[in-house]
Amino acid sequence: MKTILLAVVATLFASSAFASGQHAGDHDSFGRPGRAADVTRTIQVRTLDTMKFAFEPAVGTISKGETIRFVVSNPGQLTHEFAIGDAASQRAHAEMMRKMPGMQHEADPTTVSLAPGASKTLIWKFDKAVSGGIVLACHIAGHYEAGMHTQIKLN
Ligand SMILES: [Cu+2]
Repeated sequence: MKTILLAVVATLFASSAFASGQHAGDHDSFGRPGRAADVTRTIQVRTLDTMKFAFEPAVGTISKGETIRFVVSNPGQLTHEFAIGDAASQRAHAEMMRKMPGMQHEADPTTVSLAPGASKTLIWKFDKAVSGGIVLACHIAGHYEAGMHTQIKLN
């Protein structure tokens, strides 16, 4: 009986760890979804099939407390994502995507997915100091590894 109970607990623990791997709950370590009324600057982002992001204007350094509106568009032929995180969460996300390449992110406030030609807006409040900075990344399978991530200083 005890063994069965332990197995159930282990299964529950594994599935909750798995759920957090779907990155809905963990983003308060690097901020939270922002409100349009609080936006301090707007940055145009293009997701490029060369596995790069193009920022206009450049992001530079983010000041703690800033709320940034990212207007993200995909002018290419491939689907891309734009995901906000810190180095640890983005590494975990990339690892997750290797295991589940078809994973969807529509319910995740840190991420927008863009089909070719799509444009989406993501507003984020950077209200936490993050040692190691913010990492912006694409998590379509293989893109992170191909270099589609960039690190931004947050002071
Ligand atoms: Cu991509």
